[in-house]
Amino acid sequence: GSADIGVTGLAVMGSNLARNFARHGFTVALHNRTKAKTDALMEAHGEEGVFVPTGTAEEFVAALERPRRLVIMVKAGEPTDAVIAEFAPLLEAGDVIIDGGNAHFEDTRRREKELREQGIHFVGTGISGGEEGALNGPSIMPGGSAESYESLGPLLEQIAAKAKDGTPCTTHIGPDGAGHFVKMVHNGIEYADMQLIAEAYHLLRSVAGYEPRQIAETFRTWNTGRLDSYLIEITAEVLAHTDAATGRPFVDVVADEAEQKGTGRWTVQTALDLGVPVSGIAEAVFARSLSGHADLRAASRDLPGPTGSALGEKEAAAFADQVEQALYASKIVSYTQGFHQIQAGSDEYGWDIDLGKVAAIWRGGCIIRAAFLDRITDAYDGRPDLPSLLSDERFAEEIGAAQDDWRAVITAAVADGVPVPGFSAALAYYDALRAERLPAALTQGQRDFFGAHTYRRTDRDGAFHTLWGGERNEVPAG
Ligand code: NBP
Repeated sequence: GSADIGVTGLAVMGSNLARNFARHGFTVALHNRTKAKTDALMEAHGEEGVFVPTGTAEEFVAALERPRRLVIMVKAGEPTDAVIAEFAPLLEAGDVIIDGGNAHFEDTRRREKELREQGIHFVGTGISGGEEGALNGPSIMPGGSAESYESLGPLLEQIAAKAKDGTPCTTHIGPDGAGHFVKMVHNGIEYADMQLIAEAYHLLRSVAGYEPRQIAETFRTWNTGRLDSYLIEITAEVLAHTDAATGRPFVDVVADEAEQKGTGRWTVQTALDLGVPVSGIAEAVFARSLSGHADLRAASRDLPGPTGSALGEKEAAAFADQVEQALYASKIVSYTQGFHQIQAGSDEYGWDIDLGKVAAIWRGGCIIRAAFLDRITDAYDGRPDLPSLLSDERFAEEIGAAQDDWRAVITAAVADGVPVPGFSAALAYYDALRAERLPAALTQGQRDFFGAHTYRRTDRDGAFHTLWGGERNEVPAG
C-alpha cells in the first residue's frame, strides 16, 4: 500500500479530517461502512489531494503503507468496538489504530490493553474543534504509547491547529486513556464556560435590561480584552442573529431546553470518583438537565419570587462591567477545577501529564480556545509544580481585583431572583479554599456522634472517638 494514513468513518468529522490530511500532502486511504459516503467524498473533494478510495476492509488495509496508521472516526461506543473487531485481525504488530471519536477513557484503556497484547498500538485521541476544526486544524490530544507518537506525531503536528506563536496544538498526552481523559475534561470546561457565558447573558438581559443586540455588542467588546475567546465570539454572533420567520431575536425563538451528548456528565462522574471538586462543571451539567425538565418547570412557574427593578442606563453600563469581572473570576475557577481533575487523573492512572502542555495545545483549534490559555501555559511554565492555578501570582492578583464586583453581581442576581449557579459555585469554591477554618470540623463531629467514624485533632496526632452515649470522654480510636 502507498497511503500514509487511512480514515474509516466518513461522516462529518472523518471526511473533514481526511481532507485535512490530504491538503497537507499526505496520501489518504478512505473507507466507510456505507460505500456511498466514500464515493460522495471523492465526488465533492477528490481533487483536493491524493485519496485512495476503498470498498472492503481488506482493500482499505491493503492500501496502507506499513506500519499502518488507521484512523477510526465512527460513532463512539459499540460502533468503535465493531470497527476494531473488523480491522484488528487484518493488522500486524507495529500497526497503529487511532480512535478519534469521543470515547470514554475507560473504554480506551480496555481497547489499548487488548490491542497491545496483539502488538498493535492503540491511540485514543481527543479531537476538538468540531467540523471546521477537523478540516482546518483541530486541537489533537493523543494518548497511547510514546512509541506510537513517534510515528504519528509528525502527521498530527501537520494537520493540527497552530497557536499564535506557531506551535502545533497537539502533543503526546500520556499512555492509554490519557488523551481521551484530557478531551473529556476539555469538554467539561467547555460546559462550564458556556454556562458562565449564559449566566452573564441572563444577568445583562434581566438585571441590566439589555436587548440581545446590545448584549451582542457587550460581548464583542469583551472579546477585545482578557475574555477574548472563540466561545465569546460565537455568543455575540448568536445573540445578534435575527430569526427570519418572525423577525424576533433568534435567542427568543429557540426552545430553552439545553441538550447534551454526555462528555460533561462523564467529567463530573469521573470527578466524583476521583474526589475532585469540579463544582462549576457540575453546575453546568445540572443547569442543562434542569432546563430540560419542562414539566417540572411548568409546575413551578407560579412560585413566588422578587420583582426585579430596572436599572438606569448608567447603572446598567456599570453593572455590565461588573459582570465582566464576575465572568472572568468564575472562568479562572473553572479552569482551576478542570486542571485539578487532570492532575488527579494523571496521578491515579500514572499518566505523568504535563499540565502546561495541555493548556498550550488548547490555545488553538478547540472550542475553548482563548487568549486566556496563554496565561495558563505561562503559569505552568513558570512553575511546573504549581499546586493550583489559584496559586499563580497573576491569577491570584486578578481574582483578588475582581472579587468585589464578583460578589456584587451575585448579590444582585440573588436579589432579583436570577439563577447564577455557575458564578455562585465558583465563588463558593474560592471562599472555601481561602477559609482559615471550614465547618468540616462540625461534620466530623456529627459523623463521630452517629457512626463512631472518628476524627483527627488540630493539636495532636492520631485518630480519636468521643464516647457520646456516656460521659463523653475522648478515647484513642482503633
Ligand atoms: P457520527 O458520530 O454521526 O458517526 C457516523 C459514522 O459512524 C458513519 O461513518 C457511520 O457509518 C459510522 N458507523 C456507525 Br454510526 N456504526 C458503525 C458500525 N457498527 N460499523 C462501522 N461504522 C459505523 O459521526 P461524526 O459526527 O462525524 O463523529 C465521529 C466521531 O467524532 C464521534 O465519536 C464523535 O463523538 C466524535 N466527535 C465529533 C465532533 C463533532 O463536532 N461532531 C467533535 C469531536 C469529536 P455509515 O455511514 O455506514 O452509517
